[in-house]
Amino acid sequence: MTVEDSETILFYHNPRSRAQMVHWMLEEVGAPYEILPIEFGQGEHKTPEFLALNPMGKLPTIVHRGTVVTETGAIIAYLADAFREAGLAPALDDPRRGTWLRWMFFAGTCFEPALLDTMLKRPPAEPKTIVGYGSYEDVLKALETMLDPGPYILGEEFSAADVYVGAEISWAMSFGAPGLKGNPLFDAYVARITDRPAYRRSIGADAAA
Ligand SMILES: N[C@@H](CCC(=O)N[C@@H](CS)C(=O)NCC(=O)O)C(=O)O
Repeated sequence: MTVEDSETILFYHNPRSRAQMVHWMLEEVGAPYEILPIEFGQGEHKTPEFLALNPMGKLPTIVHRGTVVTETGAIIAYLADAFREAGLAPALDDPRRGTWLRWMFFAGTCFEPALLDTMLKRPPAEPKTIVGYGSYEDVLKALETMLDPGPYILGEEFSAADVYVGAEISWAMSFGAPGLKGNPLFDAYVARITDRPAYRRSIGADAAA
């Protein structure tokens, strides 16, 4: 696989993966993209060609204008900045940029590790002072403050942070992660963001694929 210098985003995709979060974001920004399906069962993500793009052999992976971007949060932030006209990223000199970055990073560095440790029933990580996420309960409390006052992370304005953090919360709910489904705050938030046409299109496109 060569790294194509193209305006069309090459999107390596499998709908049963975090790539679905990127699919939603691609629909939000209205960017031109081409889906390149990757079958995990066939090991298509571990070929030398794919590993040359993403040495982790993982999805999601995109190529845009000759640059490879991996890591779900980074791809979503990249798309928000590359397609600014979609209005999903505060400007560089907007103080809300700090809030936006804060929760984007929180999702990848605190929420995901806490979630996976909890779901994989790993013993509580110790010591809490060194473990970046503290505890799963601390993370959930922080996510509650993130949505105060809401209805979105930036208040009245939906942004790419809602795509990433919201998709992570929704993903965690689908695995039955404790403390999320059944909490009226998180239930209403996920219902709100997944009611968006772009989200529904991404799901529909997956169903048809
Ligand atoms: N840190 C990566 C994690 C990517 C990841 O673990 N992707 C999974 C699918 S959700 C994958 O490609 N697994 C296939 C494998 O590792 O063989 C991100 O945030 O995008």
